[in-house]
Amino acid sequence: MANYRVDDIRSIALVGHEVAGKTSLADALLFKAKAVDRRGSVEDGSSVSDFDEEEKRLKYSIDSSVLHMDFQGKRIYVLDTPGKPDFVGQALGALNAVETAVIVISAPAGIQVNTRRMFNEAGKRGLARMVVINRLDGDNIHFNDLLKAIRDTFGKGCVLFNAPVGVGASFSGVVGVLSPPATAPAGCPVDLGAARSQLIDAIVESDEALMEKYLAEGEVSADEIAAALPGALAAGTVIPIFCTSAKKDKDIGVAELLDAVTQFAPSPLKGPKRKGTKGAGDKATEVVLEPNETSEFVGYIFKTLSDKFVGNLSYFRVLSGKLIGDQPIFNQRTGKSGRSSGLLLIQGKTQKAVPEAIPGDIVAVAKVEDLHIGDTISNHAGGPRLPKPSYPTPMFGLAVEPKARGDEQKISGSLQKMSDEDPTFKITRDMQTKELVITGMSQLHLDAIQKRLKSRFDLEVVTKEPKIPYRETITMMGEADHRHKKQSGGRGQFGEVHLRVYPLKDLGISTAEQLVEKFANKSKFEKLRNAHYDADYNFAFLDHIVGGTIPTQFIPAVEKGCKELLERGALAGYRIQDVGVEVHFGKDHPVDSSEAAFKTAGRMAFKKAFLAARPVLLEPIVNIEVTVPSKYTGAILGELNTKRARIENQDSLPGDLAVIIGKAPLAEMTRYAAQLGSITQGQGSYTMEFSHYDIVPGNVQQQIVSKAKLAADEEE
Ligand SMILES: Nc1nc2c(ncn2[C@@H]2O[C@H](COP(=O)(O)OP(=O)(O)OP(=O)(O)O)[C@@H](O)[C@H]2O)c(=O)[nH]1
Ligand SMILES: [Mg+2]
Repeated sequence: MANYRVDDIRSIALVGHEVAGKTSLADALLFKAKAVDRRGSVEDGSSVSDFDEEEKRLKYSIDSSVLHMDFQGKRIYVLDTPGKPDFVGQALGALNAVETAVIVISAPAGIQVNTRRMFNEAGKRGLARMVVINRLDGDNIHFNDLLKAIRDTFGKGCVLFNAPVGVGASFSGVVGVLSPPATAPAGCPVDLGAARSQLIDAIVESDEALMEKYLAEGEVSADEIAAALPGALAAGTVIPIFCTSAKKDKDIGVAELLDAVTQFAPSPLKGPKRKGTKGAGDKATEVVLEPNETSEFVGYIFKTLSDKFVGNLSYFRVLSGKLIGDQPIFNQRTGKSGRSSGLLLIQGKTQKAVPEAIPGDIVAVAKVEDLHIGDTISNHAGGPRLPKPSYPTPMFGLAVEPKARGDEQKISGSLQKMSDEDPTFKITRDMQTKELVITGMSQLHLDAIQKRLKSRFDLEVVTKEPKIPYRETITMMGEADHRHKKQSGGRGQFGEVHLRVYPLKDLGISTAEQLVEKFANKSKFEKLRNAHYDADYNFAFLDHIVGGTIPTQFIPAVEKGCKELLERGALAGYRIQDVGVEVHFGKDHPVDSSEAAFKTAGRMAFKKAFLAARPVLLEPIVNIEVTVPSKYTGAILGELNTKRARIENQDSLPGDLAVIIGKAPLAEMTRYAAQLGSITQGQGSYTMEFSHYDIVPGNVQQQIVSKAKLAADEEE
């Protein structure tokens, strides 16, 4: 039996921009809480958190890692996450498993791209938030400017909880704001009295009774404040700021941070309640998952890892009820049940068996098949299911082929395993070129994947130039027909299809409901017999045959033929979307007609009609956010102009930084990391995330189409 209760559990995710010191803080907290005997460190590869060979070699985090410590009767889970935007998938997964996000900021570098992003992602999930200003022993720190920047950027709820004594080389300690000493210690850059009022104002604001007392008596006690803090954090009205240095042998402010997490971070009882759905369709009901041990067991898979030694590891957070080690694990997505070899408590790369898990616990099971990130598990069928988590759409694609002959099978299997672990990494087969394509957040992301393929599966691939996932669609109605007729010894082939195509997007259709309401109905197509909708392609197939000109048994074949073209493309070999097909006439032959004949006729007629409907290529447009020292703004804007980018906003940030926000075609951004690095001597950072598809300009389209040179579409 666990020697702690649900209310004793704290779970925090260390998030923020790269090199802010998250992993170092994690190692420092473990050591401070005596969860480890030795203080791990990124520099010498002894970090408990960055335990992967690649992480040790590169000295930065690639995966999120799960750590735990017991301190002052509390069980604290710490999820350390990568700060590089390339590995954002891991950070988002960790945020789905905790109550509190600790946003770590490097004092010299200030607020960076991923600082803002993670702060917002935590806010979206209703998590409590804490801010840690780390690296206060660094150079060029303008503490009060940074403090102002944090409050300007993240709101007045951000209030100092402790202040530094000295900054830079003279950073020697922290002083509490709640009960400050009568005189501020030398070298403290903050007006502690003013900071204390800001803190109290923010706290009483979240607690009516306390507000009344404060207004009436002008004062509240430190105990009353301490009692109100967890609620204020959980409500998001107070975001305490802590000061630290996680430089090994310094570890200043780490003990104070550990104390604050222990005392004030909300437990699962105070954190955001997760909601699930029970039943399906119109019988579906929403269920709030109560974090108490007596409810039915519900767990949420937030991370998976295929470990060399223990095989599949599935990490989950218990949301309600209790799980005993040998109980069956039922997956609500697959409807299948599995049995694990017991529950595992994780400490970086090591696992320890534990008998049970209660709400708030973050544990893992090994070797339970087919557990994916986002799955809801319970003890039995019919339990609540949590919504699928959302992840950014990976956009950066490379065609790959095995370096060594005969590795094809092994490669796609291993890549699939890695895709299961990382929702921002996908593998697909290009219908046109038949190539295997891996898609991730960036070149760096795919480099890390390839290194893993080698280190974990001893497989190597050769990559080709980035593949931009263009799309094809039409901009007006078109119609065509095709007769497929073949006479070759014995039974011939005959099928004739007449159809029209419609630009669904221009008709305002992108859902099944809109399709029926605005298009696939009898007022539009009087003799409409049937309509099928495929959301993946926003594609509609309407059977508007009158008088059986195409025998009903061949209609599915016509539809199949049309759908084949969706993947093959007609203009340049890219996926087709936003098109409606109306089959309205045809001819058959009593002997020679067959499904195969009508499939071909359908595909060819669709292709002809598509090419007659002023087809266009669509290109993926990405949101970009570029943060650079202000002196490079002009150069960055100039560079982006050559990339058909549209600048939406430009802002100056404290620390003499500028942020440029806009949209740009992905095709122009595939090598941006290197270009930004050379313009800003490595001082710039950026994120790029899929925004929408837009029509490719004519001249660019021509180049792509001529380069594609589609192989002639043979009639089978
Ligand atoms: N001087 C100083 N160095 C620090 C401090 N915190 C971390 N470092 C060093 O900064 C480097 C990066 O630290 P990490 O802990 O790996 O940073 P991170 O935030 O985990 O970085 P990512 O994993 O890439 O997101 C390491 O060399 C650390 O030793 C600090 O407070 N002061
Ligand atoms: Mg790290």
